[in-house]
Amino acid sequence: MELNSANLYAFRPINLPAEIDREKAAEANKTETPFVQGEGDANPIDANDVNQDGYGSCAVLSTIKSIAAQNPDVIKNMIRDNGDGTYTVTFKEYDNGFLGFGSGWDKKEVTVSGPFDGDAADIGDMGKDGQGEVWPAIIEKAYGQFTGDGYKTYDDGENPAKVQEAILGRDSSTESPSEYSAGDLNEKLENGEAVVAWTAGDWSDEQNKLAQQYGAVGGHAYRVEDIYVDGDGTTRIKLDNPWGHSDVDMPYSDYQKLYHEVNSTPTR
Ligand SMILES: [Ca+2]
Ligand SMILES: [Ca+2]
Ligand SMILES: [Ca+2]
Repeated sequence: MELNSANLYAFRPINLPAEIDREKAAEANKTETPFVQGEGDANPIDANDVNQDGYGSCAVLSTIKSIAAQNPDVIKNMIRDNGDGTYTVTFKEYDNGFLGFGSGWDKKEVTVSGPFDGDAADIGDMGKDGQGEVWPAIIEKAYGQFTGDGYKTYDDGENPAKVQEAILGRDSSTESPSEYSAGDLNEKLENGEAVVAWTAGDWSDEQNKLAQQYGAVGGHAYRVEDIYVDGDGTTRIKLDNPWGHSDVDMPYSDYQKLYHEVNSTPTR
């Protein structure tokens, strides 16, 4: 299967969050701040801060959700608040060098400014003074700028493997879920890797049935949150939806039939 056929992934979310989120976001965007320690946050940068809105940015948002869960310092260190409403975000780009000399991951900085309203990722938490937390929206906008296409980057989606490399500055791994065991995938999670699995846009009848049964969406990227064994001894997988709702929890064997690709990269 062709890895980079853009039409396979990252549809726009079809279940937009409730209207109240938009109002809250518009209000909060008047005074924004990158990070807020919200209720239930293990760290000011928590996977639960990510709420995708109208852009087809699921590849970016699932990736940063996963990094937030595994090593939030990566996110903290990549965003510099310039104090004037602008933020400088550092990505990594591979430089092939010349005849093998000088090759490696170079830093590439981009600067963005708010307000991050409209289709941008919604705010995470609200600060004490009503400041809206915007780190997901900052990275979403900055990644678009990094690719050179701005928010248009998200019209056809992105490959999570590419996003992981641009943020983490390391080679990502790509596996086919049907051929990759729960044990191996679990080991990646336990080793602190960012792990994102995504569905293709076109499904067989069997896949359509599975998707309906578990509430999974086509052309969408999810953070792999957990692999566990339930009370009946069934190995299951939890897939965290970047929409901020509609997560998926299914037997690993059904995930292997439904998901198209899984991308992972060490975060430390
Ligand atoms: Ca937070
Ligand atoms: Ca939060
Ligand atoms: Ca929004």
